[in-house]
Amino acid sequence: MRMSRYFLPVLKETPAEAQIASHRLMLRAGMVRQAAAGIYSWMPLGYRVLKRIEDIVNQEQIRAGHIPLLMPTLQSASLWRESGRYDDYGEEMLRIKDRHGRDLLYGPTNEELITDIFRSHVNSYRDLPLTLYHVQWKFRDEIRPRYGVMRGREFLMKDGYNFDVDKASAIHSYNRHMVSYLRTYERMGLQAIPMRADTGPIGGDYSHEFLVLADTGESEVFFDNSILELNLDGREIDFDSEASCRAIVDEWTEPYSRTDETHDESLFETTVPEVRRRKSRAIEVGQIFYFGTKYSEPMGATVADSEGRRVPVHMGSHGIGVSRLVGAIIEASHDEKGIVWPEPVAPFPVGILNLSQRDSNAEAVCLSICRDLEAKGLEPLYDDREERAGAKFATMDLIGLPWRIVVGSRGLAKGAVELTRRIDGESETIAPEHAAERIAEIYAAY
Ligand code: P5A
Repeated sequence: MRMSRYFLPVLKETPAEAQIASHRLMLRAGMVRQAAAGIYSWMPLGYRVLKRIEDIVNQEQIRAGHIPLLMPTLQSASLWRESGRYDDYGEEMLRIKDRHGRDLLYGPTNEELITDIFRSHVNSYRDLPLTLYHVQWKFRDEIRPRYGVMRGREFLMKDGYNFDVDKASAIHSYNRHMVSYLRTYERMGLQAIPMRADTGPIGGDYSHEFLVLADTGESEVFFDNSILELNLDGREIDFDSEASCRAIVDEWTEPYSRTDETHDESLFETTVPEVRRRKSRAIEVGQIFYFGTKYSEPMGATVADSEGRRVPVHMGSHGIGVSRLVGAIIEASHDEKGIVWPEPVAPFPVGILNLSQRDSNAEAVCLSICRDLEAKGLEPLYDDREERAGAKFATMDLIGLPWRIVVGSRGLAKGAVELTRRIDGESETIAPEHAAERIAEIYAAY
């Protein structure tokens, strides 16, 4: 993509309304634009990152055996009256009346709608277990939307719902989600720690939140430092195996880690040696719940068990804050010059910077690197603007592409271009005809 033809509305000034780095950088890099309080348009660069994150989420859901579908954003109030949540949910729910005076709402979550789909089509324990999910916009009329996409009113969530014949099977679904979430966040270059959490309006009594440590996070968390040493590191996982999922869950839930709502100071002090006790701020990027028959019972979602008896299904729901993740990744990965995208979520894998725009040879080399990259399925962002070198470097640093290739007349005279890594500024000189291959090699690792 040629930058001269792209739509990248970067801001020169730091926007006054943005209080945290990710919000500031998203506005400055032209990734989002506020449409109303807590509601954002996703500009092309931001939209690319959102899609990258969504792709990883989808791939990992499918790997775990979960089935994608798409439910609407608007829901009928009648289903929520069946579960009793229409009145319980309170002012965070955006209630709408259609022209016939019927009550609708903009879904803040989908437990009722999915339970209705399930009860209409599934009858037997033989069709279980089943986990359906979608990635869809939600609306919660947050009293204080803030920090940009971190606490929006409209936000993108992956929400999945498991249906199981009994509690044991539903706990496996819960564990499978925990493992699959660990993989998902790790692939994005994030360390998200599962922590025992409160269940709030979703209900049930067993839940974990996934938290990314950050000083600007809205949650307060307490944990055993040793949990930071854990990682999956590309481990093979059999998601159908209860034992192997449970073993991973045990590994992550053995060290103390809780949000402030479930924190028990005396347990913390008696079970964790002082040197390992940590208290921190953190960003909640996901949450999983087991709530048994909370929705299936009042809504009559039953199946015939192996003896022909009708039993309410055991359920859980599992959410990932897809749009919030864009901000959370930036909070975890930026410097004074701008964003530093981890490769797997970068909007473009590499930027090409032409320092000799008027030199037709330099232009030809840049275009040839672009073509080579595109042939390998890697779309670069080519800064072909008539701009000073300083401005080109500043824009590249701000938008945070993990790699940049600098092309200029002087280097070309020696048959070389410069490849630089954004995170630490480390550079190597390579022949232009090898540039695409080198980038492909780097990305093959992700
Ligand atoms: C689980 C899926 C649920 O809603 N029902 C369906 C359950 N869980 S949750 O914890 O309330 O939300 C899941 C994740 O969504 C993100 N999130 C938000 N992101 C941006 N702005 C918001 N206002 C917002 N509220 C929730 C969080 O990452 C949360 O973990």
